[in-house]
Amino acid sequence: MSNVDQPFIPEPALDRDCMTLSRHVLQQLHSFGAEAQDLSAIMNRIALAAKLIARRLTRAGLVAGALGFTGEMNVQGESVKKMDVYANDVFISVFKQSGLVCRLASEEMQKPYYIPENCPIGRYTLLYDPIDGSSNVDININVGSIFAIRQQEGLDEDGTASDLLQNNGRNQIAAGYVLYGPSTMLVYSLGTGVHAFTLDPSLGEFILSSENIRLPDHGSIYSVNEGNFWQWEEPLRDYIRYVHRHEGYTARYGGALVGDIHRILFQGGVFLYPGTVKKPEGKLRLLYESAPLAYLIEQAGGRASTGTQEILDVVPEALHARSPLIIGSKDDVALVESFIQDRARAVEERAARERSRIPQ
Ligand code: FDP
Repeated sequence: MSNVDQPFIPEPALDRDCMTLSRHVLQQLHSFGAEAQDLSAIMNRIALAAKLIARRLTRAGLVAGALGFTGEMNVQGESVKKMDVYANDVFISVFKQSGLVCRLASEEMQKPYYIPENCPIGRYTLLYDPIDGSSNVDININVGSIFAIRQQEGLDEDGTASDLLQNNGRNQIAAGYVLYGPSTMLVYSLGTGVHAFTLDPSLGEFILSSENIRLPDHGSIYSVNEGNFWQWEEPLRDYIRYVHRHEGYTARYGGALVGDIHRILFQGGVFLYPGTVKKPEGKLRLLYESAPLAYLIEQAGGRASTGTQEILDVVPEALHARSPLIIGSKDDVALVESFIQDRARAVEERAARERSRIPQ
């Protein structure tokens, strides 16, 4: 028999090395159609942005002007880091002349950025947090980027992005994050499970490293900035008192959402960024942080809640709206919610007793 007649059976290691992100997207969608090709190309551009940002972060201590603050404030009133600006521009640059994405919105820009030449064919919007956990940048600890892809509805001719304010997080087509840690990892979902890729620097490619990641229903980790304890509402303090008094819990908090969520995705547990008495809406941005991560964690079998509502059901009131976030293993999220429900019930019962004492 000649070589031509023999079936080609690749070495398993070779086959694994060839499972790149763009190939994986097509495999997930079981299609080579136009939409599948578009999504594959979008993911490829996000991967390029991730590689550019990773390259800058790796050498940041050696590059003049890479670290520190710009001296400006962003739309949220937070001090902007030079790396935030660089990473924000990277995402815009990789999508220029792509024909893929008409509109990009990020927490670093007051209004969406439009790429008019893409709009006749690029039906998608990219929502992203270019550098999540920026306070870690200057001290060389892990940071991340978060992204979500949505179908653009209408032409958005007045530039108000009103379609984004009429839909909840279930409208996302894909979401994921990049973790810039000891290795650079890209984790994403297209609504068909959660998959992790590791950047192989020798190839310059993200290669599949874990497929169909599932979150355990319970984990020992609770991840929250306990420095805010006295600023929280009482139910959150009840929960923290509970974990302090019970065996089997361990605290982990890295100060960058992506790193903390990555740990929970692989090991289970719960991450919390609740509202405070002064800021009940909390700190994290719904469109760029909470909703994309909620999509991912739900796809892995977990849950994400504001405490009283599923994150994916929340419709933002503004482009930069914030939401409290309780996210992770199903049972752990439910436990936190149970403290919120208990306090609400107690308040309701007290009010009913007061009402019954007042003579009619
Ligand atoms: P940062 O402000 O450093 O960008 O997105 C906001 C975020 O980081 C998250 O990544 C992180 O989990 C959280 O804020 C940290 O906030 P605290 O310092 O208030 O804990």
